[in-house]
Amino acid sequence: MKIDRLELIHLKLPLVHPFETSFGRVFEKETLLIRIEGGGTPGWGEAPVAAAPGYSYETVQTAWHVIRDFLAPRLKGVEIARAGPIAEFFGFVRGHPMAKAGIEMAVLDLFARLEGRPICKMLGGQVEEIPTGVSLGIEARVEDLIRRVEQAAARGYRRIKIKIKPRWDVEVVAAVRKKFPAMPLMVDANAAYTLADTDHLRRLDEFGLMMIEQPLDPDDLLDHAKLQALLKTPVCLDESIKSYADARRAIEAKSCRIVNIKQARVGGPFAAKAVHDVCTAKSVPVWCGGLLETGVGRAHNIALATLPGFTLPGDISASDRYWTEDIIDPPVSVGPTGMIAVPTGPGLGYTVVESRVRQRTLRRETVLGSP
Ligand code: OSB
Ligand code: MG
Repeated sequence: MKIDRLELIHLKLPLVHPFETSFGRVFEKETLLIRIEGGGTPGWGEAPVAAAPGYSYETVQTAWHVIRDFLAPRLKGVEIARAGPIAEFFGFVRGHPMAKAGIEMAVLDLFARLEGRPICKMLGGQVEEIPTGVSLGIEARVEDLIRRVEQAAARGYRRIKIKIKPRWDVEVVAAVRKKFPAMPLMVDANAAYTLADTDHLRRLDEFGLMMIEQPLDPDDLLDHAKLQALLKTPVCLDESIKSYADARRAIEAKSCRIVNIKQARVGGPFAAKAVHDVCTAKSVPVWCGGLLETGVGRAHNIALATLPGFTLPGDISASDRYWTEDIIDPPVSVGPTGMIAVPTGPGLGYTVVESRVRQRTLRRETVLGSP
């Protein structure tokens, strides 16, 4: 199969509620959709970059540049035999995993549609439904967060993740824990602390948290190992794990006890599967993280989370957690017990509603094939 066409679509969608992390607050999500065509069949992927390089160095503009000027030209006339790690063609570009991931997702969707199978089956997933949780941002007041925890609990989410940063941590968690003594709770610091904060972070141990996600600098596996040795709470790594090799090193160095897998962060669904495999082999539980994806990236995340090592609820919330109207039909929904039913139709298993895509498009360009 040759890819006849590759289109880049820069989208901007308003969020139903602002989302704040230790690196900033956003009111809308900018992202990059990748639409390919092979033999007249489409395939959709998403590089869930952002407008600003906060979570990662990639932005809409860098992904656009890297795909248009390097990755898409590399695919010209190339025969792709099967859905698999497209990264093997892209070894000449260092980094830029989200740009690569968006293409790998689109190729996976295309092959799945051609074979009439759902993308989860192409990856080796088994289950019909997946457990899920929700990620709640930093709020102006603790009472506002508690109200949002209440709403999330009522919706059935299986665990609640609270974003923390210095001066929005121990007291906030204490207040939430007091109100919800039995709720599976975790926190995510997005690298806002250093090893000098160890004594402060140890105060979180008394709240029975499932884990603390990415407390320290992404590049510092050594300090994470030092911190983990002093914490009862399991450390989970997100930003630190950019590849299979990172996962192997982090596990061997005892830098964490849990891994958050984001296919966009590691370079695609098959790279994510490799991270999953090494974690599973070492008995390290994993869960599927998110990057405020539209329905396209969300559908790919659901498929990934059907792999057997994804034993913990992930950050794959319902479409209406972020969007008034998702770009897929039906929207992703979460049942009263916090489960998402895995779609069984070919490819993504959801319909991409092109009219809604057009409504939200800032810029669209065919970078491979004829416009
Ligand atoms: O660190 O997991 C993170 C959102 C944007 C950037 C980084 C992160 C997040 C989330 C929300 O926590 C994930 C989601 O619900 O899509
Ligand atoms: Mg995180």
